[in-house]
Amino acid sequence: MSGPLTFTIDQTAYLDAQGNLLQPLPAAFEKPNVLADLLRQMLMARCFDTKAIELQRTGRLGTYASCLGQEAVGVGVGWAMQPEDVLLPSFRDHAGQLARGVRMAELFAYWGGDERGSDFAVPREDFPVSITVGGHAPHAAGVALAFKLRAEPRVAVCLFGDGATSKGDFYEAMNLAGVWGLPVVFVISNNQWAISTPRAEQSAATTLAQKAIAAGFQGEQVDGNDVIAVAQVVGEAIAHARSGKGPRLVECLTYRLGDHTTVDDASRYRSEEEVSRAWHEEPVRRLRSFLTMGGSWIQQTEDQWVQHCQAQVEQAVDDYLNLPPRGPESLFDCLFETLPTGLASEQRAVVARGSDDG
Ligand SMILES: Cc1ncc(C[n+]2csc(CCOP(=O)(O)OP(=O)(O)O)c2C)c(N)n1
Ligand SMILES: [Mg+2]
Repeated sequence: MSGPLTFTIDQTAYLDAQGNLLQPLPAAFEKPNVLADLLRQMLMARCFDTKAIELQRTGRLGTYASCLGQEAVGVGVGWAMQPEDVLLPSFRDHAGQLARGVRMAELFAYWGGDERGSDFAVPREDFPVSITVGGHAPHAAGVALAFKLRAEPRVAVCLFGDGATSKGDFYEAMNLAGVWGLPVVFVISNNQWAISTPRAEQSAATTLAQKAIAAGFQGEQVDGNDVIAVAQVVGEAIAHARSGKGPRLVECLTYRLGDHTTVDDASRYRSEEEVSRAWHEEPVRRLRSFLTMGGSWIQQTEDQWVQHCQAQVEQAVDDYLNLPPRGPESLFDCLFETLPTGLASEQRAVVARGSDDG
């Protein structure tokens, strides 16, 4: 025994809620247009999100989980990853998927119940959305193990919520990642709620980041409403993993401004004051303020960009709504490489019934 063990959990932020700089910017963010581009991506994700809710409310999309308020996490993670890395997203990670190059029409198709929406043109090897809370964390460890065995300098990045960190899947994946030194970065979008369960009732741990310590690697916290902090710290974690030094865990502190999903009513379990306080912390506002104070962003720039986003989103809606429908036999697709005999005969029966009806 070497005496009591102690640990620290670093916290990183560059911008406060008003958009004031808290410490010098890392060099990568001093380059022209990098920050404006991050703001543009967050605004695009917000336009997508608003339209998705409109589509659901008008019966043209299935149940949908809004990413309102959490855009900085996905956009920061997308910025930090290389194209050849692999993202394993949860159901609220549209901003991250868009930042990776997934098309909006594909996301609409997925949320409209069409598995073709998970067959991304780009990025081909990113995983489909995990609806199962934390169920994709072991898959992330598996992807990272494959990279390691093949000696490929690639990193798996797994995104999930605060609630997922209570799951056995999470602990098992963290344990394997630690003991095998896998090139994987786990990113928690701690939005303070798991449906109606608040963070304080989720875990007695002071931070969720410290759960990495038990698995033998570093965990840290970032202000998840500060896209610069997310991009920088996740970028460092990815570089660490890519260079063979093993996994990292990054806890992004953010807030779910919307309902859990379109079938939830969050006003039943949280106060208006809490939500309006959170609106002062949200990620778009602070980066906009910072860039406006620096003179590189004006209202007109934003209005023009939002118009562009809306046009892109409308085009994606058209593409989604005009997707040719699939026959009922497609229900059997996408689960098995080769259908088990029982299901194969059921599929033949569905096809036969379809041609009888026709
Ligand atoms: C294994 C499993 N259990 C329960 C659910 C139902 N469920 C969907 S989302 C959710 C809460 C998830 O909370 P969190 O991980 O914090 O993610 P957030 O929804 O806040 O983004 C639950 C319990 C599920 N999808 N999967
Ligand atoms: Mg949550």
